[in-house]
Amino acid sequence: MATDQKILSFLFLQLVFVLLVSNIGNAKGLRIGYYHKTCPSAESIIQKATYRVISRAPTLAAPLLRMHFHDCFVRGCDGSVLLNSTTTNLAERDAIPNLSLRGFNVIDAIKAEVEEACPGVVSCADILALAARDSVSMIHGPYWEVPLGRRDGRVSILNQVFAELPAPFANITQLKQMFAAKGLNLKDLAVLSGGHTIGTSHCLGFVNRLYNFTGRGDTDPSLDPNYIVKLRQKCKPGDTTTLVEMDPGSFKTFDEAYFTLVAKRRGLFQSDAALLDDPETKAYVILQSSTKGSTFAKDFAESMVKMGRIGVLTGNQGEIRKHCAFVN
Ligand code: HEM
Ligand SMILES: *[C@@H]1O[C@H](CO)[C@@H](O)[C@H](O)[C@H]1NC(C)=O
Ligand SMILES: *[C@@H]1O[C@H](CO)[C@@H](O)[C@H](O)[C@H]1NC(C)=O
Ligand SMILES: *[C@@H]1O[C@H](CO)[C@@H](O)[C@H](O)[C@H]1NC(C)=O
Ligand SMILES: CC(=O)N[C@H]1CO[C@H](CO)[C@@H](O)[C@@H]1O
Repeated sequence: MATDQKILSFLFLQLVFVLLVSNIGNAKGLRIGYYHKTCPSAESIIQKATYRVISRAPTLAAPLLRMHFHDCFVRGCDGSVLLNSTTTNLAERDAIPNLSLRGFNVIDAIKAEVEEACPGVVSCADILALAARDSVSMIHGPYWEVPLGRRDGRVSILNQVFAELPAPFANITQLKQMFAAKGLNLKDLAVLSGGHTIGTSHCLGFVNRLYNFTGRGDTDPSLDPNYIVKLRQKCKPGDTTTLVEMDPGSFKTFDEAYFTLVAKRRGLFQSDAALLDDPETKAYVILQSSTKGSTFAKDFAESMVKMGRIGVLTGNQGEIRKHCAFVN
């Protein structure tokens, strides 16, 4: 009797162990090297194509990284951000925050090259995840292996963007909640916000901090007053078109300067400044700014892999789109 129980509990433990291991090795069904058999050249085609684009236009790295983030936060990393609106549906990419989304044609062109080599095998969601990685690594950022096997969604809804994607006006409580809703913690929030070390923003995202912050002709007290003077020269009230470098001086290079800016109260958005309002995110900002980004590259790679797993479709869910802008 006692032996039976031992055997039973041993078997049970083994089962738990097997479940745990298969879950870690195969979380959400994504895995490194997913296309090795079905399309061996996929990753190198995507890398070469991305390098070709970025070497000609380094500023395109930022929108490709941002597009992967937008894809993952709205309905999971399922390529839904790439779908065009139709006569009966307004898609994610036509929402206000798309104002600056760029690079759709880059992804469409890479997809066309991949389709030529292996028709109907490689998803648009995976292409976007790889192009984001390749873009970052090409401008002095980290390189990481991307677990693959995402399938493409068939749905893209404009209004969902506002509910899922944090606004630049978000405070720390809202950011924490919106990241937690995607399985991302405070460290991920601080790390991934470091994506703002590259790229540009329209004045619209922060001009409220410069002129009439609370409706009393005031400015945002969490923004360095000297920086406000500089930003006012670039952005007049109501300016919706001017672009401002988010990390002035090195907006084309993936470095740790973002954290130095935030520590000096020069983060562009309220959401950047908000990282100083929580002890954990603040400690991360201070650590990276005072150690020349000692762990940022490694941390960014880790959090990107985590972000890349949000709500993915796998197995026979969704489809492999033929063209990234349209469902099959
Ligand atoms: C924490 C919440 C976040 C908020 C509120 C936010 C908000 C914004 C806003 C408002 C812009 C400027 C868009 C424009 O006006 O052109 C922007 C740009 C950008 N964001 Fe974020 N973002 C967040 C997180 C992230 C994450 C997680 C990444 C990637 C890991 C990222 C990468 C970028 C990049 C690369 C740009 C520059 C795009 C370009 O140059 O076209 N952001 N973000
Ligand atoms: C998707 O829509 C945009 C404008 O809304 C258009 O410029 C683009 O050509 C469309 N993409 C394709 C592949 O038709
Ligand atoms: C954050 O914003 C929400 C919504 O505007 C508000 O209810 C909340 O009080 C704010 N939290 C903090 C800490 O400012
Ligand atoms: C600031 O905002 C308040 C409230 O919205 C408005 O009444 C006032 O006219 C604004 N002041 C300026 C200088 O725009
Ligand atoms: C690039 C892109 O798709 N821009 C669209 C953003 O959304 C507005 C409507 O909100 C469209 O007019 C733009 O074409």
